Amino acid sequence: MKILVINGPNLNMLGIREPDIYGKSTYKDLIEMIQSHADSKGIEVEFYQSNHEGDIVDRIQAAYENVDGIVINPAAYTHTSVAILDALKAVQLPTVEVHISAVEEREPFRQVSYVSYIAEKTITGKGFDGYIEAIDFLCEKIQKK
Ligand code: CA2
Repeated sequence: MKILVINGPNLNMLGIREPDIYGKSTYKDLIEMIQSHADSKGIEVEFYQSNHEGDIVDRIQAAYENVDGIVINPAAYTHTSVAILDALKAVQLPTVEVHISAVEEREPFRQVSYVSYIAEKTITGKGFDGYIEAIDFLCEKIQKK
């Protein structure tokens, strides 16, 4: 089983600013945490981070028939990107949307998510643990297929 973990714009800056919202751990810490969880479950994970909407669309398209599921934190594109939503619809892979912060408790513009129209589950406000929950959810779902 292979799961693709996509992180959107500015998430490569984790741990550098806004620790009160996103915590003190870095993007590298996040990848290591997910990798070690995936190893313990015997599943393969691929990581992709980009600050560019079209590149994220390209990566989602490249996942078609190559991965079993997608975990995505589209970051700011969550609230604006019909293109990312359409790419996820096109590839028809089980998808979980993750947000480190509790977006529903923040500014009104963060309470709109285009990706949630396609996501089978949306996890918010659990910090990095949200990604682990997303992997576990996808694993269970894919194994039941
Ligand atoms: O809570 C989340 O995971 C978000 O997807 C993070 C996005 C934000 O635009 C969404 O509304 C919610 C922002 C990620 C930016 O991360 C930073 C990291 C360090 C310093 C500044 C921003």
